[in-house]
Amino acid sequence: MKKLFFLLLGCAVMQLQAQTTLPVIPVPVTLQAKSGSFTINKQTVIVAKQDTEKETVDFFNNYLTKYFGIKLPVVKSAAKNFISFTTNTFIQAPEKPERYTLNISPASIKINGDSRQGTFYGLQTLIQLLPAEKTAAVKIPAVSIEDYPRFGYRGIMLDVSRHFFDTAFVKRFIDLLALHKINTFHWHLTDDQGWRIEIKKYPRLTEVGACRNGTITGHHPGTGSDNTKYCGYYTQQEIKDVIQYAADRFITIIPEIELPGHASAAIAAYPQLSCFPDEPTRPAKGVVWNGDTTGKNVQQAWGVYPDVFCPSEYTFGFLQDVLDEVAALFPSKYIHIGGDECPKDSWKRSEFCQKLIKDNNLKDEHGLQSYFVSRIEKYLNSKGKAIIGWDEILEGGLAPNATVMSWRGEKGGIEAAEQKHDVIMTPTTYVYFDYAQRRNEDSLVIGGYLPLQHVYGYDPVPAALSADKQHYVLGGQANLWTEYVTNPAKVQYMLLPRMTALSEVLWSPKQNKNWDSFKQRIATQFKRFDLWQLAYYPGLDEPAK
Ligand code: TNX
Repeated sequence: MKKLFFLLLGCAVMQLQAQTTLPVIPVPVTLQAKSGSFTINKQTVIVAKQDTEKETVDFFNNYLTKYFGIKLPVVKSAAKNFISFTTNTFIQAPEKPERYTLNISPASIKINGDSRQGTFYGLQTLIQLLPAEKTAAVKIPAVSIEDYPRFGYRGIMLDVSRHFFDTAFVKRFIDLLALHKINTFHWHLTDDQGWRIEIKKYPRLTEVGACRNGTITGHHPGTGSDNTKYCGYYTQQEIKDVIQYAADRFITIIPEIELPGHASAAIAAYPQLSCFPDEPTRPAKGVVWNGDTTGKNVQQAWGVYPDVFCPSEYTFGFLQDVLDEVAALFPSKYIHIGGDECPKDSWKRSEFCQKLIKDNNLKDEHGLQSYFVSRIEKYLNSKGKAIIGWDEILEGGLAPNATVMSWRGEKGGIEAAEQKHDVIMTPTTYVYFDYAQRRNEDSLVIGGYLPLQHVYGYDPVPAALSADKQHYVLGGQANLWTEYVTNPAKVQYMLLPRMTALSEVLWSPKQNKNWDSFKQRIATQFKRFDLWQLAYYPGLDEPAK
């Protein structure tokens, strides 16, 4: 018995040592270091079927070319000195579709996935075993890995409304997600400060809604206005191109069209969407406004605004048309409909809304929000799509098939899972990447403190959730709101290395996580961030919280 104990202990120590010496993040399910190494030289070839492994082979060759000046030929078979990519085929879907094995010996590198996506993740692990610096000799340590993710949903949200990021940058951002085995990009496309997606039937959404006449300077409500017009949107063609780019990296894009709140940009374009179309837009208190103050306007400061979508037939017609175009563009099963932070002021003072509440036997304005979201859900379900909403959609009753994104802590997520609804965990306390990651942050951030170690310690399955409901937690996501994130370098800086910690939270088995090991492994990752020419925060010793 004693012998067995020490044997097991020995194995665990060796596993931890291998994890630490081989700096793979997220740490794989099993990893066994072997002796020797594989060197890429002039004779090395890639063995792959061009038709099924194309995305992975292209990603690999692009990476090798970009960082090592190498492009490997692709052949159908080879006896030695090869890197092979193969994918298993199944009659029935495999149990762990993202699973892969990676075997590196001095003679060959073999990556085998249970799906093309699994094979792609095998490549992402291989990339982490490549040198982290530019070098002539690309030497890769021998190893044997079996790996698959803990959660099927591994997401990052980027807000492009408060500040806009062009498609060239969005693609770089998607590459970063792929390198972290993140499989979902939640694209926050509409909000009070800008509508960012072309809708053919409603051209004013981008003619009017994609521009604001100024932006506050400093923390809300600001010390003034920059007095500069700020515009930006994606054409449908650009969006298609980005969707394909993401699909080639096995990333699903979930678009978010905010309703019924955070609707100022849409209302500026089509005032009839408001219950009070003739009332001018009111800036938040203390905000210095630039330009026109009459009529409806796109907001120039952050926050939550009372002028929201009116639950009228005009609005439902509009939203259905918008969602028709969105659903046709995005292949994702899910469309995110927002649902957060919808003040009820205008519904309370609208005669139309009060009558609607009465006629439909609704309890109050929360009931009206539930009616609103449920109608949209029914419409989207009829088109084969499912909705995700922020946890406020619990208030007044959940729409029957909705997935809940729990952001105000984990409470909403627990409640939804107990009601047998799927849940994605995104609590502010652990995964709000707009919060500062250091005590003495010297750039402008929204407030809040979320250092790396705190993200690392997150477990998306709350201890308070009953065991039989835990499977409703599909996974987790970090959110990057961009009120104070004005440029691409700042996006990278806010994401890195916290997204690296998150990748281990969402991918690795709980028992393989170890902060000391992670701290050692991330040192190599920092060198790689330098190689990739990224901005990041290199501090590891910020107090946990
Ligand atoms: C709350 S999280 C919001 C966003 C803000 C964010 C700032 C959520 C669903 N809504 O509109 O940008 O706080 O952290």
